[in-house]
Amino acid sequence: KRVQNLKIKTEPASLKSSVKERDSNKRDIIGAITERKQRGKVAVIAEVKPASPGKKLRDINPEDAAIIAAEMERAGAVAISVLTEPEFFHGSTDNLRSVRNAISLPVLRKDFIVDEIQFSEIESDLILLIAGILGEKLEEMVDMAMSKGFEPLVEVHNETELKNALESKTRIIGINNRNLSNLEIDLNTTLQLIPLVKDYDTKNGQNHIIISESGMHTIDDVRMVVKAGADAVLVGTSIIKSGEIYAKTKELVD
Ligand code: IGP
Repeated sequence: KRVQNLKIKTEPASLKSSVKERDSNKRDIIGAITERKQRGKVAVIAEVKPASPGKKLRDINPEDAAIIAAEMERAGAVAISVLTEPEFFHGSTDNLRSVRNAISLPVLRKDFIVDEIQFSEIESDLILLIAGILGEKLEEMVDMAMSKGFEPLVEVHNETELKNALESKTRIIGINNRNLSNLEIDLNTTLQLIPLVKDYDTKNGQNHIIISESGMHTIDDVRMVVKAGADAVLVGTSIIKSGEIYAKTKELVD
């Protein structure tokens, strides 16, 4: 026993701490995004999305959700996002559970998380935290999510929210092209906010992962935000609506 203890002590400090911090039950999205980029692919997070407010896309029960997610995985998606909000997006935690059991990609829980109580409800690898909703509570929620082993994805839509996100410990920033108050889409949101993240990272020796979210339909849309510096894209509607889950996902990945 003593010898073993000694052995542990001789490990380099950095390795030791990273091993200790990583929860082996959780799937690593940052590693997966890096790997896709190295292979010259687009890191596409594909979303299992039954509806958006006022617009039904497709009925998705847990069995459908598993089949859809498996197609997305087979087509090369880097991660799967699952809506769990029932009222406006017709999502469910059953869908999330079913998806995570069916595939081996990291899974993002897409919901309006406002309280830490919601962390314990269900297994996911990443959790969405919306800066515009959490306001001052954001930093604390990021810490809390991390301490429970979740990778937070902090979503922002403007400069103020971005500043707030950068002050937190999050490693991943999602730039939502959709304004959540009027649902309007503008891909320029991504183009305008990315340089601010890059500037911050250069000054502070950090390297945030940037995900452009919402409103992308074509390869050209995706290429534009990737060229602007997005590390990954999050696409729901256009994949679900196409009816060709595999083909549409693959088109965006390649
Ligand atoms: C997907 P789209 O336009 O491809 O369906 O968008 C995703 O970005 C969107 O569903 C979303 C979302 C959210 C949903 C982004 N942020 C917050 C619910 C809550």
